[in-house]
Amino acid sequence: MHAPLSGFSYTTFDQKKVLSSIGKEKALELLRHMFTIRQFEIMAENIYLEGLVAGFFHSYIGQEAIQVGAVGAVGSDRGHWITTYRCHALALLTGCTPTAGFAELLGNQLGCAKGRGGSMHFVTDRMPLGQGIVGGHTALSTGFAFKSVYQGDDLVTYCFLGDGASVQGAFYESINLAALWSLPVVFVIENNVWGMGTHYNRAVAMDPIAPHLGGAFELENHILDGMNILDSYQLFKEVHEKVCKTKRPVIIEAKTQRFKGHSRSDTEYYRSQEDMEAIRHLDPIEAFKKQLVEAGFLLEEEIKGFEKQIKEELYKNLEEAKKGAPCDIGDIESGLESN
Ligand SMILES: Cc1ncc(C[n+]2csc(CCOP(=O)(O)OP(=O)(O)O)c2C)c(N)n1
Ligand SMILES: [Mg+2]
Repeated sequence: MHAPLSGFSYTTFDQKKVLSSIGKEKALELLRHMFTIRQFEIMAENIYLEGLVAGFFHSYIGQEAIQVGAVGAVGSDRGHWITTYRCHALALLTGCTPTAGFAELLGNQLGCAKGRGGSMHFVTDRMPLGQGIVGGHTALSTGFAFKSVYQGDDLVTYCFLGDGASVQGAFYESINLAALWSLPVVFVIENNVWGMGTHYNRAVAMDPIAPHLGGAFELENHILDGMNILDSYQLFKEVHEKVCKTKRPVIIEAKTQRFKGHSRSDTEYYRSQEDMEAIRHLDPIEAFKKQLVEAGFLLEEEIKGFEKQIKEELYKNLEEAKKGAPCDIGDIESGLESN
C-alpha cells in the first residue's frame, strides 16, 4: 500500500480564517473552477474514448486544488503560467474557454491553438503552450522570469512540473540561474507520486523534494497539501506577495494524487484497488464542499444544482466545439512568435 500523503510537514493555515477572509463569492468561484475542470476532463476523456481525439490524453483529475488555488489567489493576469502536457486545467484557468478546449481536443479551428496542438499543447495569452519535453519547460520559465526583470513587467512566473521532472538536468540549471540572478519565479512541483509507472521513491533521491532543493539553493520552500484548496489558495497568495517584493524564486512541492492513469493508454498495473480507494478519500472537491456546507455558505442541495448547471453548460460548449472546421494545414505558421 502506498501511503497517500501522510508524514510530511506541511505549510498549513487556519481553515476557518481563510474561508472567512476570502468570503462566499470567492469560495464559490474556486468550487466552480474545480468542478468545471473535473467535468471538462470527464467529458474530454469520453470523446477520446469515442475516437474523436487524436494523440495522447493526460487528465488533471485529483490535482485540481493546486492550480485552481494558484490562479485563484494570484489572478491570471499577474503571472506567466507554464506547465507540462497535463495542461487542460491551467489553460481553462488562464483564458481558454471550455468550447475552445474541447475544439482543441477535436483538432478543429475553434480550438485555443486552432486545433494544431491537441491535448498536450493547449495555449492561452498567459500560458505559452503545454510542454511535452519533461523538465524542458523549466528553462522556459526561468527565461520568462528573466524577461519580467529585463522589461520590468512586474509579473511572477509560475512553473508547474512533476516529481519525475524534478530530477531532470534542465531543472537544476533553471533553478540555479533563477537563484543566482534573483528572478521572480515560483517552481511548483506537483508530486503526484508517479512518473508514468515509476514511484518517485524509485526515481528521486530526496523526500520531500522541496526542502532539499531549497536548502541547496538557499531558497524559500514549502510543502503544500495539494488536496486542500484553502491551503493552496492562501499559500499562493502569500508567496506571490513575497516574490513581488523580494524577486527571489520560491519552491513549492504540492503533495497530490492523480485519480486517473498517467495517460489514457496507462494500464495502471502498479496501483492496487486498495491504493485507489485510499486516494479517492482525498478528493479535494468533496472536501471543499464539506467545508462550504459546514461554514453555512451553501446547502447540499444547492451544490447539486450548481454542479448540474455547470454540466449542462459544458454539454452545450461541447456541441458548439463540434461545429468547428477541421484544422487547416495552410495555417500552420500563423500566430507563431520568433526573435
Ligand atoms: C525528456 C523526456 N523524457 C521522457 C519523456 C516521456 N515521459 C512523458 S511523461 C513522463 C513522466 C513524467 O512524470 P512527472 O514529471 O512526475 O509528471 P506527471 O506526468 O506525473 O504529471 C515521461 C517519462 C518525455 N516526454 N520527455
Ligand atoms: Mg508525477
